[in-house]
Amino acid sequence: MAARLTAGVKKRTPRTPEEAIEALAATAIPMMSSRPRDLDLRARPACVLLYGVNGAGKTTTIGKLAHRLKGQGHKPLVVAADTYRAAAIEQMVVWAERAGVESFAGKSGADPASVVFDGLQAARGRGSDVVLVDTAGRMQTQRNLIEELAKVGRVAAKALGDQPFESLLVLDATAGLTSLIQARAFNQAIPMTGLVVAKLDSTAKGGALIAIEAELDVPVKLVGVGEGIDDIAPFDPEAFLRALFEA
Ligand SMILES: Nc1nc2c(ncn2[C@@H]2O[C@H](COP(=O)(O)OP(=O)(O)O)[C@@H](O)[C@H]2O)c(=O)[nH]1
Ligand SMILES: [Mg+2]
Repeated sequence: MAARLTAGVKKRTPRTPEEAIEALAATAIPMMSSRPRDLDLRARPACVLLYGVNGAGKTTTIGKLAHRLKGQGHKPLVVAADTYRAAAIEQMVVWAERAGVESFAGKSGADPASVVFDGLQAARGRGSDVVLVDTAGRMQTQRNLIEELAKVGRVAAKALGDQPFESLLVLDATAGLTSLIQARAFNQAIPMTGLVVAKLDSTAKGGALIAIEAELDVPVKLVGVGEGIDDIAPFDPEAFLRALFEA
């Protein structure tokens, strides 16, 4: 995909920065628009696992997503597997209450993979059709924590009988190209099915997303556009690119 992007720009032989931007827009819009971006929620229960660095917007995104899915007729169960801090579990449970959905809280200090396993079992017992898993923030450089996340992914896959599930890296739109470095590292640790970009309501335009999608071939599926419960939307590549190139 990166090669196609480069080739598309070169073919238009831009001579000025303005022409280069135009060429990039003309190449990127059809490329990004044709990509499937819906969450795959066909499994029962379906599962959406969110991870990323601290403060990226994971817990908030899960709260909003739970609310959105409930509005679409789903019966979500939120699993609070950020077991490092009791306050993090509490924050996720409060969001679930706000969203009007059930939650399953791991014990503080528990192994997150076992919490996910138990949460998926609980979903079956409670008749929940989609499980949203919140995890502790981790940097791509923290080997133990990255390995722990990989284990969460393996356990989830096994508990789901190897049905596909959503494995989403949450990026902070204000992080710039650091996001590319994060995405590369997380993508090596865990099979990634998509990206969530939070804080797209900030002044940041998230230009790094083009590079990340192109290089890793992983689609942005959702965006966060504020701190409120309704401030989540499917990613609209055309609107995103137009806003980016209009600057
Ligand atoms: N403006 C804005 N703020 C957000 C968005 N998503 C999350 N936040 C804020 O970012 C901060 C960290 O969010 P949180 O969900 O706790 O991050 P986590 O550590 O990844 O779970 C909180 O103050 C959120 O209100 C968003 O889409 N827009
Ligand atoms: Mg959190």
